[in-house]
Amino acid sequence: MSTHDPAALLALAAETGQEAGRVAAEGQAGIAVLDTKSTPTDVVTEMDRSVEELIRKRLLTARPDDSVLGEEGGRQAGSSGVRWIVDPIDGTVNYLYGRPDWAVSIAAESGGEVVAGVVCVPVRGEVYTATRGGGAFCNGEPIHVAPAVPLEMALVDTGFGYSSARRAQQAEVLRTVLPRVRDIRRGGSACVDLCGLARGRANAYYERGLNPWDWSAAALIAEEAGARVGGLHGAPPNSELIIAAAPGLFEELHDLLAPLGADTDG
Ligand code: LIP
Repeated sequence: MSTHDPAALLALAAETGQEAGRVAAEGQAGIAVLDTKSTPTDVVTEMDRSVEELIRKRLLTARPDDSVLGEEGGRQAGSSGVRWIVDPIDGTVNYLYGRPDWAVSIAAESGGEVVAGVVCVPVRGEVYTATRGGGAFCNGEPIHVAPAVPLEMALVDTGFGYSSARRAQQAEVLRTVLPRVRDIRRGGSACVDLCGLARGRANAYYERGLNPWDWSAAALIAEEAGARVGGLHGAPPNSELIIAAAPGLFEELHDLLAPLGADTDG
């Protein structure tokens, strides 16, 4: 199958993501740390690696000429112009602790633009899907962001990095943000946070230090649900900072974060 048709890419991603989610959910009980990455708290489990291997196998068996970028397996070149961006378990610490908020994320990029995305939250029985221009769905039902509210009435999701230096700066930013908004939530999975925003479970989300696999599928889902998703000063979402909210609130939160160095490590 060499088509770039977003609907076909979405169907393959959804089938693969749900199978991967079932395997990961079955393996969650009693899971242990296999290794660490950037810091001792940045953990990887056997399931992170084996679930990504399953996803790569399913995708490349169906589409052998595609390329892949995955959190655990890195880059695999291809020639089709379609690239899969994969996070086998986003929210690994939640997964390790037996908590429900973790997700399997698969995005399909065609010609450098994400055109289809799937986020599976197995413990909650939620499968989020979107194609560019086709709307956003949870379990097949259309979803939409909550209407914009003033910043002071906004419930804001955020997250923190693994390094103590970055966390210190993120705490400094939060010290200014917290009294300016309704409240903060820290869920532990960028995918789950962005999909929650897409269905009105929060009004805004921001975080520094994410990788493309953390947000590529969920950012499309949030955009198709009506959110504006981006970085600072018109940039696309990136590892320096990602902000997502309904238009109007996005700009308010952006203008609060920009002078705080929210896109720096202090
Ligand atoms: C997680 C992100 C989350 C962030 C965590 C962690 P991981 O990704 O989804 O938003 O706050 O620190 O980076 O490491 O579980 O794949």
